[in-house]
Amino acid sequence: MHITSHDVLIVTDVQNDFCERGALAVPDGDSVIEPIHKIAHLFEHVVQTQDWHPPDHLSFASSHPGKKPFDEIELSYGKQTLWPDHCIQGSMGVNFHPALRLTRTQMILRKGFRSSIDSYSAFFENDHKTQTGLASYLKERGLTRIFLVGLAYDFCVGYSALDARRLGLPAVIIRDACRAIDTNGSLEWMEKRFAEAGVDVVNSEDLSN
Ligand code: VGL
Ligand code: ZN
Repeated sequence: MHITSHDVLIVTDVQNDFCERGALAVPDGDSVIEPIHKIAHLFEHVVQTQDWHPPDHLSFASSHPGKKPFDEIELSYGKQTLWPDHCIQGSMGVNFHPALRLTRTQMILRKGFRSSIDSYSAFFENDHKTQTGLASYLKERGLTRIFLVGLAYDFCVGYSALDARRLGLPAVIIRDACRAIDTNGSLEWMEKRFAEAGVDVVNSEDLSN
């Protein structure tokens, strides 16, 4: 697969809280850093996303007395998995992993900053209506195909890919540069949606200039 100047690499949520010893550590999460470094140089354009929650965020189990992390509840906009407190604005956990070295990042997109709505996707919040601004940004910049890496494969990476398809953009996930949370059947569910939506899943060795 040839990477061109109309492609963009979206490096999703490679933050301390999703890595080893983090508040919502994704199994083997740190391992995405090495493959990301290997492929980043193929891309002229890189965007990073950053999960960025206020301390009273509705996605935290701590905001729902009697509930525990990884429980699922029904909210006004649909099903919501509850998480341990993570990626709190101004904390250490919200920062990008210190080993991540990306010189080509052109924009950092923060998401999940409204207390009452979660935002997995880089394009839409979890009501699937509220836009983050990324779609317009990519359009203005002439970036027409997205490649996704990072954390977590079955949440933020996955929903971003599905939303890209909904917007008519080709979406390619680089599987070996992602790790999954895999809770309540999330991994299997997401891979079914990828097949339906036409999300491409490749490995980093399939890419070149
Ligand atoms: C994520 C759960 C909660 C992710 C973010 O980055 O995949 N997952 N917040
Ligand atoms: Zn989050």
